[in-house]
Amino acid sequence: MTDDRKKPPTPGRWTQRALAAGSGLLAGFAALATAELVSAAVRPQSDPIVAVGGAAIDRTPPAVKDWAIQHFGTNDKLVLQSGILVVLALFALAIGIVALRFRRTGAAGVLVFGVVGAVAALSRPDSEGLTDALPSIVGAVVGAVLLYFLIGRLGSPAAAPGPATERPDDQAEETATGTGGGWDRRGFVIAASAAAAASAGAVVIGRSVNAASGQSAVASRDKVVLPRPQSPARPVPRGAQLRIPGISPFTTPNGSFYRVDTALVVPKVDATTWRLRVHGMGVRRPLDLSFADLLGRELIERDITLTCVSNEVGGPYVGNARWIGARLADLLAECGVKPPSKGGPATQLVARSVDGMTIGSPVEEVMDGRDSLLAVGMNGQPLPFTHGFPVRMLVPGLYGYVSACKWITDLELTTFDAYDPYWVQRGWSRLGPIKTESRIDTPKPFARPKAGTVMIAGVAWAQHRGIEKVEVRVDDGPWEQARLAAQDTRDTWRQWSYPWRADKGGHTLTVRATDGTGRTQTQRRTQTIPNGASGWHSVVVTVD
Ligand SMILES: Nc1nc2c(c(=O)[nH]1)N[C@H]1C(S)=C(S)[C@@H](COP(=O)(O)O)O[C@H]1N2
Ligand SMILES: [Mo]
Repeated sequence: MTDDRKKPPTPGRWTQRALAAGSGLLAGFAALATAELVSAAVRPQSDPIVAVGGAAIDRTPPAVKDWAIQHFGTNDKLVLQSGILVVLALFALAIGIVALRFRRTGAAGVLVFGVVGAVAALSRPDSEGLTDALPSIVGAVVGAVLLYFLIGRLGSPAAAPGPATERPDDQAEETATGTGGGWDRRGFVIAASAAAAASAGAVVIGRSVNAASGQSAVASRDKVVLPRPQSPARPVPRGAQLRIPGISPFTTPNGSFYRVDTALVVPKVDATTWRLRVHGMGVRRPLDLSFADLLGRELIERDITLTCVSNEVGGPYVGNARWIGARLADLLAECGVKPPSKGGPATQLVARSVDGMTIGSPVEEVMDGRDSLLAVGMNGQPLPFTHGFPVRMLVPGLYGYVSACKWITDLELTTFDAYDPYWVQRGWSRLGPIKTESRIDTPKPFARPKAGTVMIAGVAWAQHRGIEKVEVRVDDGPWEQARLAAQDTRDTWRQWSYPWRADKGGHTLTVRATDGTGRTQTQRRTQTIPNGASGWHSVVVTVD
């Protein structure tokens, strides 16, 4: 480096490029930080990373989404957002280098990203209009101006400005950019440091404002006292929970209950301002209900096993909880709704959540006498935010994507012909009855148990039909009947076990279940799309 008192000449070509790339990165950071701050004022969902991530989720082909869920599990959202950040960082570096030669083009490049963020935000199903574009636009303008300014401090490009060739000479060109002559090192350092500090500040402020905005929701949840249900669940029969190490607990604790949704920001809904509207076809008395209204209704408590249509054979997206809620069928009947079999015009009940998700259920099944719920409690607690606080829907026997709308705020009666909800638009079936399935929980795949008696055990489910029989097969041997744990209800899964006299060597263990209608789980392997995976679960072990 040269004398500080004189204006230094333009730095070497590589130094200059590195500084330009760094300027790009800084401009990107400033843009995102500004956007985060503005989004705190608008709403967290309008943040460009959240919007672009959400738009990507909306457009991901089901096969890729499935793959992501299989490989990253509940981390899929984190992986997606990190991926977006890495791509943005690479572009920001490139834009900085471009800006060194073409200052306006570089700055315009930053604006293009703002437009992408804005379009993504406006395209989300929960978009609340033009204000959702603000964070991306304001952020991009700040980033573009900053980049234009910083690049101006660097002086003209160190290499000769020929369009095709580069001269390998590191000598400074004395042509003026911005300040005239060489580079304005002092101005650059001051501007860059100030921008970095301001951006970091914006992130801190944005985050804390966002956290505070969820506080009223958190406070409203803390205040919820779940009423005693008029119709409590029967105690879980003592024999329903086997004492076998490694088996899934009969009741899944809230903290380990699987979570599947498209929300990059978990909606924090304030129960005191929450409303549920019931309207549409055949609704003679539309309803607009508060949380207090809902708690004031007759509440029932039921054990219901929920399953995701994206659950692979042997997969983890199934859980059983004790739910408290209002009977959905009664509520609909009070509004004048009749199921199709009683002459009602509506075939589909479309639930809409605060985040714009739409989930369509068959009115016939919802009202056929099963315990369809507007649930407010899960295992004795108000619903966790991740599981739909303050209210979610549940219909025993139907996969979550056609029944279990979380953060529900609207119920519309319509027909299957008139409207396709979110997942149906993406290639999944309109109807999603849960398929009969069984899973080996223990031994785990590739376990090395000792020869002798090895307990094979797991769960089987066929919600609303119940489980009648479970059989286990070792290698190509005969099907042997497993011992069934006591059944809680036909809406819950059922544990089973089989003491196996294991001899040394490699073995394949397979399970299959038969439901309450006498039908045995099919061997035919299908993928999860369009209406749930089928096939038998097998585990390979080596007995030592
Ligand atoms: N608002 C909203 N509700 C939703 C979803 C969603 O993405 N958004 N996913 C559904 C799916 S696919 C399933 S399997 C269940 C999962 O509920 P859980 O996360 O409480 O286990 O929620 C359903 N309800
Ligand atoms: Mo699901």
